[in-house]
Amino acid sequence: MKLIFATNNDHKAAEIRSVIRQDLEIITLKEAGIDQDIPEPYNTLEENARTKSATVYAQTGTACFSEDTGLEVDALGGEPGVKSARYAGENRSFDDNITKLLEKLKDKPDRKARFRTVISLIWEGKEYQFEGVCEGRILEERRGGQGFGYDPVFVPEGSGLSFAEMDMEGKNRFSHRKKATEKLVAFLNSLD
Ligand code: ITT
Repeated sequence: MKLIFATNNDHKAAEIRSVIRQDLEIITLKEAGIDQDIPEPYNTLEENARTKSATVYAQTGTACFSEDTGLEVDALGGEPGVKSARYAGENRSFDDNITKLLEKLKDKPDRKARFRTVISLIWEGKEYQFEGVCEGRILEERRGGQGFGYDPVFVPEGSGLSFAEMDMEGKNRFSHRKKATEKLVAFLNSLD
Protein backbone atom coordinates (compact mmCIF):
# COMPACT_ATOMS: atom_id res chain seq x y z
CA MET A 1 0.00 0.00 0.00
CA LYS A 2 1.32 3.43 -1.00
CA LEU A 3 0.71 6.52 1.11
CA ILE A 4 1.92 10.07 0.56
CA PHE A 5 3.15 11.75 3.75
CA ALA A 6 2.50 15.47 3.11
CA THR A 7 5.58 16.84 4.85
CA ASN A 8 8.76 18.70 4.01
CA ASN A 9 10.35 17.67 7.31
CA ASP A 10 12.70 14.70 6.77
CA HIS A 11 13.08 14.12 10.54
CA LYS A 12 9.33 13.50 10.82
CA ALA A 13 9.43 11.10 7.86
CA ALA A 14 12.32 9.13 9.42
CA GLU A 15 10.50 8.87 12.75
CA ILE A 16 7.26 7.68 11.17
CA ARG A 17 9.04 5.16 8.92
CA SER A 18 10.72 3.72 12.03
CA VAL A 19 7.35 2.75 13.55
CA ILE A 20 5.06 2.10 10.60
CA ARG A 21 4.40 -1.33 9.02
CA GLN A 22 7.09 -2.25 6.50
CA ASP A 23 4.54 -3.11 3.78
CA LEU A 24 3.30 0.50 3.83
CA GLU A 25 5.30 2.55 1.37
CA ILE A 26 5.61 6.12 2.67
CA ILE A 27 6.44 8.78 0.09
CA THR A 28 7.27 12.34 1.14
CA LEU A 29 6.26 15.41 -0.91
CA LYS A 30 9.75 15.68 -2.37
CA GLU A 31 9.70 12.00 -3.35
CA ALA A 32 6.26 12.48 -4.96
CA GLY A 33 7.69 15.36 -7.02
CA ILE A 34 5.59 17.97 -5.19
CA ASP A 35 7.65 21.08 -4.51
CA GLN A 36 5.29 23.04 -2.31
CA ASP A 37 5.25 24.54 1.15
CA ILE A 38 1.58 24.23 2.06
CA PRO A 39 0.44 27.17 4.20
CA GLU A 40 -0.62 26.49 7.79
CA PRO A 41 -2.81 29.53 8.43
CA TYR A 42 -5.12 28.20 11.16
CA ASN A 43 -5.07 28.42 14.95
CA THR A 44 -5.41 24.71 15.57
CA LEU A 45 -3.22 21.70 14.79
CA GLU A 46 -6.35 19.89 13.58
CA GLU A 47 -7.20 22.46 10.89
CA ASN A 48 -3.60 22.85 9.72
CA ALA A 49 -3.12 19.09 9.44
CA ARG A 50 -6.39 18.77 7.48
CA THR A 51 -5.37 21.55 5.06
CA LYS A 52 -2.07 19.82 4.28
CA SER A 53 -3.57 16.38 3.64
CA ALA A 54 -6.62 17.71 1.74
CA THR A 55 -4.46 19.92 -0.52
CA VAL A 56 -2.22 17.01 -1.49
CA TYR A 57 -5.13 14.59 -1.92
CA ALA A 58 -6.86 17.10 -4.25
CA GLN A 59 -3.67 17.30 -6.34
CA THR A 60 -2.82 13.60 -6.51
CA GLY A 61 -5.94 11.52 -5.77
CA THR A 62 -3.60 9.25 -3.77
CA ALA A 63 -4.27 8.28 -0.16
CA CYS A 64 -2.26 10.61 1.99
CA PHE A 65 -1.68 11.87 5.49
CA SER A 66 -0.07 14.85 7.14
CA GLU A 67 0.73 15.75 10.69
CA ASP A 68 0.96 18.98 12.63
CA THR A 69 2.80 19.07 15.94
CA GLY A 70 2.99 21.74 18.62
CA LEU A 71 4.88 22.20 21.87
CA GLU A 72 2.42 23.48 24.50
CA VAL A 73 4.04 25.15 27.52
CA ASP A 74 1.77 25.72 30.52
CA ALA A 75 3.57 28.81 31.90
CA LEU A 76 3.20 30.46 28.46
CA GLY A 77 -0.52 29.77 28.15
CA GLY A 78 0.03 26.95 25.64
CA GLU A 79 2.62 28.78 23.47
CA PRO A 80 4.33 28.17 21.10
CA GLY A 81 1.62 25.58 20.24
CA VAL A 82 0.45 25.79 16.67
CA LYS A 83 3.21 28.38 15.97
CA SER A 84 6.04 26.04 17.07
CA ALA A 85 7.79 26.02 13.68
CA ARG A 86 7.82 29.81 13.36
CA TYR A 87 8.04 30.87 17.03
CA ALA A 88 11.01 33.23 16.52
CA GLY A 89 9.66 34.43 13.14
CA GLU A 90 9.28 33.20 9.54
CA ASN A 91 12.23 31.11 8.29
CA ARG A 92 13.92 31.04 11.71
CA SER A 93 16.00 28.03 12.76
CA PHE A 94 15.24 25.37 15.38
CA ASP A 95 17.97 26.99 17.46
CA ASP A 96 16.42 30.50 17.27
CA ASN A 97 13.09 29.06 18.41
CA ILE A 98 14.73 27.39 21.43
CA THR A 99 16.53 30.62 22.34
CA LYS A 100 13.22 32.51 22.36
CA LEU A 101 11.53 29.78 24.40
CA LEU A 102 14.25 29.71 27.07
CA GLU A 103 14.25 33.51 27.25
CA LYS A 104 10.47 33.61 27.82
CA LEU A 105 10.72 30.90 30.49
CA LYS A 106 13.61 32.56 32.36
CA ASP A 107 12.83 32.66 36.10
CA LYS A 108 9.58 30.73 35.58
CA PRO A 109 9.48 27.76 37.99
CA ASP A 110 6.62 25.96 36.20
CA ARG A 111 8.37 24.06 33.38
CA LYS A 112 5.46 21.74 32.51
CA ALA A 113 4.90 21.17 28.77
CA ARG A 114 3.67 18.65 26.25
CA PHE A 115 4.12 17.79 22.60
CA ARG A 116 0.87 17.18 20.78
CA THR A 117 0.67 15.62 17.31
CA VAL A 118 -2.41 15.46 15.13
CA ILE A 119 -2.30 13.20 12.07
CA SER A 120 -4.87 13.80 9.34
CA LEU A 121 -5.42 10.91 6.93
CA ILE A 122 -7.47 11.20 3.75
CA TRP A 123 -8.59 7.74 2.79
CA GLU A 124 -10.98 7.20 -0.14
CA GLY A 125 -11.96 10.86 0.07
CA LYS A 126 -12.80 10.81 3.80
CA GLU A 127 -10.78 12.40 6.58
CA TYR A 128 -9.70 10.63 9.80
CA GLN A 129 -7.64 12.20 12.63
CA PHE A 130 -5.35 10.56 15.21
CA GLU A 131 -3.78 12.33 18.21
CA GLY A 132 -0.67 11.58 20.26
CA VAL A 133 0.45 13.47 23.39
CA CYS A 134 3.73 13.34 25.32
CA GLU A 135 3.83 15.12 28.71
CA GLY A 136 7.13 16.48 30.02
CA ARG A 137 9.09 19.55 31.06
CA ILE A 138 11.37 22.21 29.59
CA LEU A 139 15.02 22.29 30.70
CA GLU A 140 16.88 25.48 31.63
CA GLU A 141 19.50 24.75 28.95
CA ARG A 142 20.03 22.56 25.88
CA ARG A 143 21.15 18.94 26.33
CA GLY A 144 22.09 16.44 23.59
CA GLY A 145 22.66 16.57 19.84
CA GLN A 146 20.15 14.12 18.32
CA GLY A 147 16.60 14.64 17.04
CA PHE A 148 15.32 18.04 15.86
CA GLY A 149 13.26 21.08 16.82
CA TYR A 150 12.81 21.52 20.57
CA ASP A 151 14.27 18.06 21.41
CA PRO A 152 17.36 19.48 23.25
CA VAL A 153 15.19 21.22 25.88
CA PHE A 154 12.35 18.68 26.32
CA VAL A 155 12.45 15.87 28.89
CA PRO A 156 9.51 13.45 28.70
CA GLU A 157 7.80 12.28 31.88
CA GLY A 158 9.40 9.06 33.15
CA SER A 159 12.87 9.87 31.76
CA GLY A 160 15.93 11.76 32.98
CA LEU A 161 17.15 12.37 29.43
CA SER A 162 16.12 15.02 26.94
CA PHE A 163 14.77 13.78 23.58
CA ALA A 164 18.04 14.99 22.01
CA GLU A 165 20.01 12.68 24.33
CA MET A 166 18.08 9.63 23.02
CA ASP A 167 18.40 7.72 19.78
CA MET A 168 15.23 7.24 17.73
CA GLU A 169 14.35 4.01 19.53
CA GLY A 170 14.60 5.79 22.88
CA LYS A 171 12.47 8.73 21.73
CA ASN A 172 9.88 6.31 20.33
CA ARG A 173 9.30 4.91 23.82
CA PHE A 174 7.70 8.23 24.79
CA SER A 175 6.97 10.17 21.64
CA HIS A 176 3.76 11.99 20.71
CA ARG A 177 4.41 11.13 17.04
CA LYS A 178 4.81 7.41 17.81
CA LYS A 179 1.50 7.38 19.73
CA ALA A 180 -0.39 9.13 16.91
CA THR A 181 1.27 6.87 14.30
CA GLU A 182 0.27 3.73 16.21
CA LYS A 183 -3.37 4.85 15.99
CA LEU A 184 -2.96 5.49 12.25
CA VAL A 185 -1.47 2.03 11.75
CA ALA A 186 -4.24 0.37 13.79
CA PHE A 187 -6.78 2.11 11.56
CA LEU A 188 -5.01 1.01 8.36
CA ASN A 189 -4.78 -2.56 9.70
CA SER A 190 -8.51 -2.58 10.38
CA LEU A 191 -9.18 -1.89 6.67
CA ASP A 192 -7.74 -5.22 5.53
P1 ITT B 1 5.70 19.96 7.83
O1 ITT B 1 6.28 20.06 6.45
O2 ITT B 1 5.28 18.56 8.17
O3 ITT B 1 4.63 20.98 8.11
P2 ITT B 1 7.20 21.38 9.89
O4 ITT B 1 8.62 21.27 10.39
O5 ITT B 1 6.74 22.71 9.35
O6 ITT B 1 6.97 20.24 8.80
P3 ITT B 1 5.11 21.54 11.92
O7 ITT B 1 4.35 22.54 11.11
O8 ITT B 1 4.36 20.39 12.50
O9 ITT B 1 6.29 20.88 11.05
O10 ITT B 1 5.93 22.35 13.00
C1 ITT B 1 6.20 21.82 14.18
C2 ITT B 1 7.49 22.37 14.73
O11 ITT B 1 7.50 21.88 16.08
C3 ITT B 1 8.75 21.81 14.07
O12 ITT B 1 9.30 22.67 13.12
C4 ITT B 1 9.68 21.65 15.27
O13 ITT B 1 10.30 22.87 15.58
C5 ITT B 1 8.72 21.32 16.40
N1 ITT B 1 8.58 19.85 16.55
C6 ITT B 1 7.67 19.04 15.97
N2 ITT B 1 7.85 17.77 16.35
C7 ITT B 1 8.90 17.77 17.19
C8 ITT B 1 9.59 16.76 17.90
O14 ITT B 1 9.26 15.47 17.81
N3 ITT B 1 10.63 17.11 18.65
C9 ITT B 1 11.00 18.41 18.75
N4 ITT B 1 10.42 19.42 18.10
C10 ITT B 1 9.37 19.10 17.32
